[in-house]
Amino acid sequence: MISSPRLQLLPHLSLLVLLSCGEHSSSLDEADASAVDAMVTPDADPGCTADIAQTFFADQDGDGYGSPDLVAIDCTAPEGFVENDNDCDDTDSRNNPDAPEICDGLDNDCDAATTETCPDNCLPQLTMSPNGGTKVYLFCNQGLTHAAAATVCEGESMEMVRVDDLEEQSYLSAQRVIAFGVRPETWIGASDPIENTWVWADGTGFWQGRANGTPIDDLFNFWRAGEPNDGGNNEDCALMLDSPNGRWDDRPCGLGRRFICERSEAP
Ligand SMILES: [Ca+2]
Ligand SMILES: [Ca+2]
Ligand SMILES: [Ca+2]
Ligand SMILES: [Ca+2]
Repeated sequence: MISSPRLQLLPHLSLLVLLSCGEHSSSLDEADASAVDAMVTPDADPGCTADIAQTFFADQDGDGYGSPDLVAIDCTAPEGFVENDNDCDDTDSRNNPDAPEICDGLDNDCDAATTETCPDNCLPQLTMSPNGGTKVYLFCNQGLTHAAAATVCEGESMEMVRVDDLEEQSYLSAQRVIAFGVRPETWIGASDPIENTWVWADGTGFWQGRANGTPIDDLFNFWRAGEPNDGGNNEDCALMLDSPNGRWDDRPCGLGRRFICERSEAP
């Protein structure tokens, strides 16, 4: 029943109890709060007794706020545990009681009563990411230059969207119809501030050259045939075309286009 001398799982309480200063009770089937307390026995470690042991809460995202879902009973906080259980999202350090409420459809400040305000005509869309976390996109239904669009994203602690694979590309292209009502040309976070070296908003290079260029580090690209071509020698920003698959084209950065922001995934 006890798989480790330090870790015990109480399924019916959904608690992971970490013990460091006592012998363990042999039966956990009937465990309740008093039984948990009784597991800290005074005989093994005279320095830590049930009288003085207290409950600590796991802080798995390291933001200083703990989750009531995972507790430890000890006399000092074990590594990764804190005294409070005030974190409403212990998978993401950007959501905690000190965090500002931002436009993402999530409760960032752990106060359900706070309403979030979004930039004009911007709609947050939440998706589940493969690692089990959440991913937030902001579909902004207003035509801005690439630079102005980036500023809107950064104002929401986001970046202009980085497209990492065909699945994400397909989702974003299709979601435009739902968010915008139409499928317009849509800025993404790709640009070549140094001609012919295409980078995402986070600085990651993904494409070298023009239409006959090559991917950098095997990263995903979705250029339309013949693109990028730096047409007119001034096409330094990329957008999804208004076609169903949303292939990419480089265009002058000063055009006003709708755009998508992204909040990177929680680790
Ligand atoms: Ca936390
Ligand atoms: Ca958190
Ligand atoms: Ca929010
Ligand atoms: Ca072009």
